[in-house]
Amino acid sequence: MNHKLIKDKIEQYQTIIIHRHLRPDLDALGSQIGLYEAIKTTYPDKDVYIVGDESRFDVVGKMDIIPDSLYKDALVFIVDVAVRKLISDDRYDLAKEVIIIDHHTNSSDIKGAIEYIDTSYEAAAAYIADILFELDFKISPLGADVLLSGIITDSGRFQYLKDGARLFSIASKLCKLGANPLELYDWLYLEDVDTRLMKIKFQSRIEIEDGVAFLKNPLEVVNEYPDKDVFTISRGLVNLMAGIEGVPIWANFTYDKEEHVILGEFRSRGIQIVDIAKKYGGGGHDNACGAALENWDQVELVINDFKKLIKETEE
Ligand SMILES: [Mn+2]
Repeated sequence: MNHKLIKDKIEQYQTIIIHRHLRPDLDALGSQIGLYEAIKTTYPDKDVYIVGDESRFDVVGKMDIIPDSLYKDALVFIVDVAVRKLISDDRYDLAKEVIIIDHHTNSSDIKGAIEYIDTSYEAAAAYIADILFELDFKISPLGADVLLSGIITDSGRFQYLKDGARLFSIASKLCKLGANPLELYDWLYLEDVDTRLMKIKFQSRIEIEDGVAFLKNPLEVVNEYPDKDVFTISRGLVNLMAGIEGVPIWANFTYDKEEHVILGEFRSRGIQIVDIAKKYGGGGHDNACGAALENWDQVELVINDFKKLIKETEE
């Protein structure tokens, strides 16, 4: 893909606004803030903004509050996401031009956008870092640090490698630029006593049927943990079921009080499951994906699809 156009466009615009997905993880924020840092460090006179919903990671960088009028002559980047319903702040439609940089398998539904979607990258932050190196951008130590955070978290701390040689090489370059993952690792591996006790409780409720491990967390269960958000319970606990012999697929189903849906988080080892997530309106990666389900009957359908898939794979 011709990445040079990205630099040409950046040079062409005075105002640049960077969007990412709703309820951001560290890859979304690392991609967004990393790109911001690179543009600002390379072109200090440009007006660059980051926008989106607040998150529990806001220590990394505060989002900018900007008026609609700024979009009129602006170039917008959308990172770590390509589909409308998942993008935080829908004002990208007001921009003069939109460039998408993503690594998810969903193709974009934004008409007229310039798309850079490369699913061979483990993290959007890795793709962006690679582009920035290729185009000789300067990257600040903070920029390098947040990009590496995105890489570490989206790759499952360097577990889910698609091109290990490339990913470690990108990480090496970011470390040379001042990224220091020690602080991130200390934080990632730290949890409070309540969380540890909660995990023990959930672990004792794991069900296993025909090679599929699952947890069902209805409203009653969620209400037992008023200070934990739905993602701490769903995405945060799905891998309690990882690493069980004879269980290649595991799923965590959690009632979301705000959206009135059941959040399904799906993971697998050696079997591609993203097509099942897509079948139920979700998406993500081959072995780590999810979908918002309407009711508990749908949850049973998903579990049955997983069982069927395991059976078919064995045949
Ligand atoms: Mn990502």
